[in-house]
Amino acid sequence: MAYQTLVIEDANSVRTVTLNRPDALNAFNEALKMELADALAAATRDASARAVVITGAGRAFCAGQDLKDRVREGEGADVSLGKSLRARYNPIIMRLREMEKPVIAAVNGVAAGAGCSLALACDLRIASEGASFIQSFVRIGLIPDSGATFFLPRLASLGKAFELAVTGDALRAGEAERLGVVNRVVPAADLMSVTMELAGRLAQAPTRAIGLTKRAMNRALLSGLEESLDYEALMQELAGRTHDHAEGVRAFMEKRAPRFTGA
Ligand code: T3D
Repeated sequence: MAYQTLVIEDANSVRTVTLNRPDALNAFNEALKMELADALAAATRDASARAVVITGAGRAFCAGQDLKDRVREGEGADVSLGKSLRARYNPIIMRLREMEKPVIAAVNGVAAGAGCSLALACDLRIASEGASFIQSFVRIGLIPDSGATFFLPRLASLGKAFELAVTGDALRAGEAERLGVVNRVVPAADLMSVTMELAGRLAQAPTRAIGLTKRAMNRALLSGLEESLDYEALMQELAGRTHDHAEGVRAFMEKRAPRFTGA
């Protein structure tokens, strides 16, 4: 499949997948969601890819769902966020966990909304000093989705995850490292060399044992993921039908603070 929104590179048994919509901070439009799902399926199948790196082009890792697309689609249409999560986002998250290969997120900048969830679902996170993680959902009247309610309390703590989810405040790279959300923080100029060094090392390690380790840790700590993703989709369907969500998206488009009313 020829990709419009991804760049794929193979070197030393490492497959690098770069989200490539830099003008939109690599936000997920329909093409990016479909292409990422396809690229992860291909990486799973391809025995020559023994470790996978996901990163973003330009100054961001990923800004989550493309809200401009949602506004365009919303004109005259009944957009179901629950359906969107079940059809597009949740399969990507499940694929990341089920792939029996190490997946490293090289977080080169802001990771917001489902872009933050994408990073959280990877096995390891290496972040540049300027990177940040934003549960931005609440800023537009939504709930954390694509696994954020599942991974963030496990990686940080329930209290911190709740705080981040309900404030929408940015978690800076340094603090993320202190909390254990990020494995390592490095200067921006070193991000890809440090990531490739680790990915290369893992790609030369016993891939089958690493895959089985991942499967065992999934079972020890991550069973229930599929049910949680589905429950998030149900909650998002409700949140997506509130006036506050419509106001949040309008405010984002108009570059102003939202006026939420609780309805
Ligand atoms: O819908 C469903 O299917 C349900 C699933 C939902 C999953 C989700 O991800 S919901 C959450 C969606 N994402 C967000 O709400 C994040 C929106 N973006 C931001 O809050 C900010 O852009 C950032 C905090 C990420 C970065 O801020 P900043 O100040 O560094 O950049 P900026 O100026 O806001 O953005 C730069 C450009 O990227 C700008 O375009 P312009 O004005 O230069 O033409 C901005 O509109 C665009 N952009 C940023 N994020 C998105 C986006 N365009 C479309 N969709 C975005 N998510």
